[in-house]
Amino acid sequence: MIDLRSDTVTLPTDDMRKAMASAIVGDDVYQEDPTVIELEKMSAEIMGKEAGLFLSSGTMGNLVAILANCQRGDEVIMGDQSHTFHYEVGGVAALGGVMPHTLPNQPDGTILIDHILYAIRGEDIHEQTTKMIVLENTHNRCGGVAVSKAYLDQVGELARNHHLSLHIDGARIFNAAIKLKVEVKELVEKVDSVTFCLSKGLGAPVGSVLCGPTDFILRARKIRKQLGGGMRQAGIIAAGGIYALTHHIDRLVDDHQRAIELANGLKEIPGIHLHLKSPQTNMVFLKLDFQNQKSIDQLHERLRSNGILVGLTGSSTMRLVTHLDINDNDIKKIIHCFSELSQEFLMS
Ligand code: TLP
Repeated sequence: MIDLRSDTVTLPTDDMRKAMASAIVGDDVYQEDPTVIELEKMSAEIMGKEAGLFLSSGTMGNLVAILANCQRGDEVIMGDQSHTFHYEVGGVAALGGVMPHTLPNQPDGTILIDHILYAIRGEDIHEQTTKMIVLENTHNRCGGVAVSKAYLDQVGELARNHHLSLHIDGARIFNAAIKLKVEVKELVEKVDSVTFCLSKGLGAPVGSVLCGPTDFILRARKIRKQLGGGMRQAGIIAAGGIYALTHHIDRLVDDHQRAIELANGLKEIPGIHLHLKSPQTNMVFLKLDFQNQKSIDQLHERLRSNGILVGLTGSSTMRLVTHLDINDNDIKKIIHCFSELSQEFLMS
């Protein structure tokens, strides 16, 4: 199968598996797993933050970051297209009693500064307290767009001036840094905390790391335990993360290049339009004009029977994500298959 549903589907390489199999481990709840400690230290260094915390997923990283900053009834400003709002099962509300205050995401993944300023609540006795701002980089639902350092710096400054914490859902922060041609630690210089995922384009099987100030990570560690996320001999999986950070960051540029080639090929096919200014990084969003009586579900099924899996994002839109397990030949096959099926499914 050529699986374009997400970069989460990547499989560990043979060398990564070897590194995992030979990892030295201990009990990480006692903070005695040398491999986890090494991953957390390495991650913090890469992000230019004081400390790191290894977690099972990006969702848990964002949740723990928010719970470490907020009390029940507090408010978090986030984009209305953010992953934290759409795809994290309402965890902050369900488990923390925290209110998301959503503001419109612009097509470039940002939130207007004026909107943020207007949303920050004052001392009025009727109002809940604003504690935090969460931004996303790259921004998934805005097309995998990389949000600039200038913007992150500006919001970081604003957050500081209002005694708020700025957290970045950086599930794909390395894709952003590569696209923007900036060191990742520069990109997140003015933010308080960042979660990044090892199990997306970086190709590790499990895990994310939350980085930030030491006292914040101390609180986050306790909350992770409270959520049942304390892991024991987690060095086995942390070793996959160390391998990924050592070997798989620079190659993300290949995924971006393949996304360009894929988009260039597909846009020539009648009935296919590039959507959300694709490709921004490793995601190609398509908008399709279907012939009468034909539906995206039927096309989806036919692609599947031809060995191609895609992600559906609406009744006429789909997302194709390039990653470690997609090669140049796959790109040719995908374009060829779409071209063949277009005559049957799409308007010419
Ligand atoms: N995103 C997944 C799905 O959940 C939609 C994907 O296939 O793109 N932040 C962002 C920006 C993400 O895209 C994701 C995963 C997460 C957080 C959550 O990471 P995990 O899956 O590790 O909980």
